Amino acid sequence: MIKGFIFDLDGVITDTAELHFAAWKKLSDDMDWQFDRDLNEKLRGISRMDSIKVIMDHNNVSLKEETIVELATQKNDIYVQSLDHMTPEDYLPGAKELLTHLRSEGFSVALGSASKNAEKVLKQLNATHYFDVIGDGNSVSRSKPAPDIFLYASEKMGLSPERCIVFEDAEKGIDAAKAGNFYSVGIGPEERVGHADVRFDTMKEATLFEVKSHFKDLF
Ligand code: G16
Ligand code: MG
Repeated sequence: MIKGFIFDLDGVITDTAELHFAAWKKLSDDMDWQFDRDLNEKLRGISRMDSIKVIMDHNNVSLKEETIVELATQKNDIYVQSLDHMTPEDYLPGAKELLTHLRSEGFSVALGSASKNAEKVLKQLNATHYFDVIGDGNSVSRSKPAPDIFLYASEKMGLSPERCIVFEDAEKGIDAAKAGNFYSVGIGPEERVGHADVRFDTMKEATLFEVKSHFKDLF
């Protein structure tokens, strides 16, 4: 029986991808690195340090670890500043409704995000109260596609992975859910999250009614 839900943050609860894009773009322009939306797409759901390495590889750049950390920190400062403008209006359509419904039906709810800024994002959205457990980029060291963040979240909820559904918008996020033996819901196009157990184009379609009807035997 399903007792718990684990949500990714960016691309599921809210769209921080646009703010990440603007911050990476600013850093890349300053560094004279090529960076565009196609490359940004490759950063979906992966950690900050993995992201800067993808951008550097793309530009055939190699730097000392210390310098890489410094540049990633610069990008983060730009990103964190931009979060100040985020408000409780900035949920992806359908996300708030689903969270409210899950709470009213008594399910356990956790966050499973790669972001080290997840708490700030939840605060800006006024969403912290929806979550029993917050798993973020500070909770575990191995990032997605390793299942660690979801295992952390389920363990803290006191549930085994077979009793939880993970919501993810990233290819590597679905890989992580599968590696941990979780049921998965993919949010986005077939070519990105078609390997999830169930897929919806957007969170708007992902109502509790729809989720229950797709995983009939598990409720
Ligand atoms: C999010 C974004 C990623 C970002 C990561 C780390 O992951 O999708 O693009 O690189 O967080 O963010 P930060 O630099 O704030 O630690 P998720 O797991 O919430 O989709
Ligand atoms: Mg995501």
